[in-house]
Parts: sequence; structure tokens; C-alpha cells
Amino acid sequence: MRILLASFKKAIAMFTPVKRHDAPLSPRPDRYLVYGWRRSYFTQKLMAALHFYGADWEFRRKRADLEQEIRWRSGTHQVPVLHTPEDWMIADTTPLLDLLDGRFPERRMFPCGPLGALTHLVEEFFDEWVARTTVHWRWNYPENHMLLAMDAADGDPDAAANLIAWGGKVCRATGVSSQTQQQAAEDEYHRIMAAAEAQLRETRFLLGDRPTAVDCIVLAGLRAHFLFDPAPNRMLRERYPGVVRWAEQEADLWDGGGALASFPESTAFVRFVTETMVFTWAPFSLANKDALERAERAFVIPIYGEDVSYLARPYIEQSRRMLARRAAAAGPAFADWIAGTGLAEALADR
Ligand SMILES: N[C@@H](CCC(=O)N[C@@H](CS)C(=O)NCC(=O)O)C(=O)O
Repeated sequence: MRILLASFKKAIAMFTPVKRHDAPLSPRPDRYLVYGWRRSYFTQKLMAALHFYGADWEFRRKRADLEQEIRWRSGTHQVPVLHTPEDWMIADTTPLLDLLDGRFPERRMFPCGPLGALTHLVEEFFDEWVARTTVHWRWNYPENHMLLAMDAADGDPDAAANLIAWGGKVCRATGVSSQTQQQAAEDEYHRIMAAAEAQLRETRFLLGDRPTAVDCIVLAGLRAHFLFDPAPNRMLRERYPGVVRWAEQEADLWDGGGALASFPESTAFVRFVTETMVFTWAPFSLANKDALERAERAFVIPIYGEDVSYLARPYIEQSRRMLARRAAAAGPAFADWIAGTGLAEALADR
């Protein structure tokens, strides 16, 4: 009898709403809300995608009063967080784009089949490797600091000083401390921009005449960082006028039409990125995986002619595995192609 009573109480508890003292500050929205910061790489990636989907959405600055609730509901302190009309608060842009592709299938950001796996691969380069260039150009140049830190910290000078110190640590963790690596990251980005400038003379987007997740993250780098932060801004504007026009006007005019260049040739831009990945992202993500397996906090690998130390980070490995699983699901045509690229080993272990 006592046992029966206990399980009855448990069942009742299961269906009794938890009492919260404060009403939520963010009630269920009737459109998609993006909580984030306009100067954040991944916030701008999600914003670019929502625009391309033609979704009904709105940007909301993630302010201090929402911090606790958003962190509690989404499970992360990072931005962006998407608040959906179902009242879900969820994070992590790559799986978010997968989810939204199912809702806007005519405007998907990851094409189906092997071209979709190739899109994920190129997206990974910008998400997990070029991310170091965004932090370098922002936090290694003092002329950016006050403007950006005060904006992020809503004008609070102590919080801004903490942010500048945090930026220095992120630069060390992502291998852009030495002069050589800083120069190498900038030179690499100039090569990427030169490839984008040439590609945009041929096609409206980087993989053809319609946008993909790769366009979202490249646009995000320009909009959140490189065409805003004082240090890189002027030089990039002078050297890549086609890219600037695309980022500031043309890309957003997409009408839902157009085709992508077919797999495996894809575009010259994609070929340039996959060749660059062989000596950058691939050794980096494999060494990160090995370091995590050995429970080491950091690892050292040769990059651009110098031994560079990186912090071992679980998310890099989680993301590599998601990519490896997508690559495996893409079938034999993708497997045959990847075997000849020098990237197969980085996608082997899922
Ligand atoms: N994998 C996540 C990454 C999000 C992310 O790294 N956001 C950055 C801003 S662009 C952030 O919140 N950084 C603060 C931190 O990591 O402490 C995504 O794709 O959304």
C-alpha cells in the first residue's frame, strides 16, 4: 500500500507544473527570435540564414536581464540562441540550420546528397578554423578594444576591461599569439577574400547562384567582424569591392531562385578552401582529437612554418564528428571524392 501511494505521489508530481517565482522575461514568441550580439560571428551567421529562408524573425540583443533565463533554458552562455514559436530556446548554428532546412525546404542552406556534405565540410573550415582570425583581428589590435568591448559590455568600463582580457586569452587558446601566426592568419584571410572576389564575378554566391550555409558564415565574418572592426575594415574595403557590395547589398536581394554548381567540381572558391583545409583545419582537428583522447589540455602542431600551441577543445571534436557522420551518410560518390583530397583521415573516425 505504501509503495502504491509513493508511486501515485510520483506520478502526480510528474504532471504538476514547477512553480517559478518570476514570470519568464521572454514569453513564447509568435515569430523566431535571435538572442545575440550584432558583432558576433555566429549571431550574424544565423541572421543571414533566417533572412535567406524568408522566415518571420527578429533580432534581440541578449541583455543582462535575460542572461539567466536564456542560459537556463538553452543550456549555454554562448550566443546566438534561437527562440522558436514552439517556445524552444536552442543553440548551435549548424544543427539549427539543419532543423530550419526542414522547415524551409525550398530555401535550404545545405543541399541534399554529396553536395550537402561538401557544403558542411567548407562550412566547418569557416566555423572552426577561420574563427581564430575573427578573434585575432578583434582582440590583438588595441584600436578595436574600447569600441567593441564597451558595446559588448553596454558601456560598463569594468566589464569592458574583463572582456579585453578574455579576448587576449582566446587569442592564446586559438594559436594567434605570435607575430608569425597573426600575419599568417591575415594573409590566409586575404587569399580567401581574393578567391571570393573572383568567385562573385562568376556566380551570385560562393557555391553557385543560390546561397548555402557557406555564404551565411562568410557573410557573418564580414558583417560581424571584418567590415566593422577598425583594424581590418579599411584595407578590406579597398581591396575587395565586389565582396563588400555583396555583403552590404547584393546577397540579401536573393529571390529564392538559381542553381548550385554540381558536385564534385563545385566552384573555384570551394576548391581553394578544400585545398587550404589539408594543411590547416585537418591537422588541427586531428591533433585536437588526439589531445582530448590523452586528456591533455593543449597540443602543439606545425602551422605556417612554426610550432603553434592550441587549447584542446571538446566542441571542435564534437563538430568534427558531426561532420564525419554527415560525410559517411553522403554515400560512395562523396567517399570516392574525399579519398583523393587529403582530407579523408580527418573524416574517418566518427
Ligand atoms: N557552435 C556555436 C558557437 C557559438 C559561439 O562560439 N559563440 C560565441 C560568439 S560568436 C560566444 O558566445 N563566445 C563566448 C564564449 O564562448 O565564451 C554555434 O554555432 O552557435
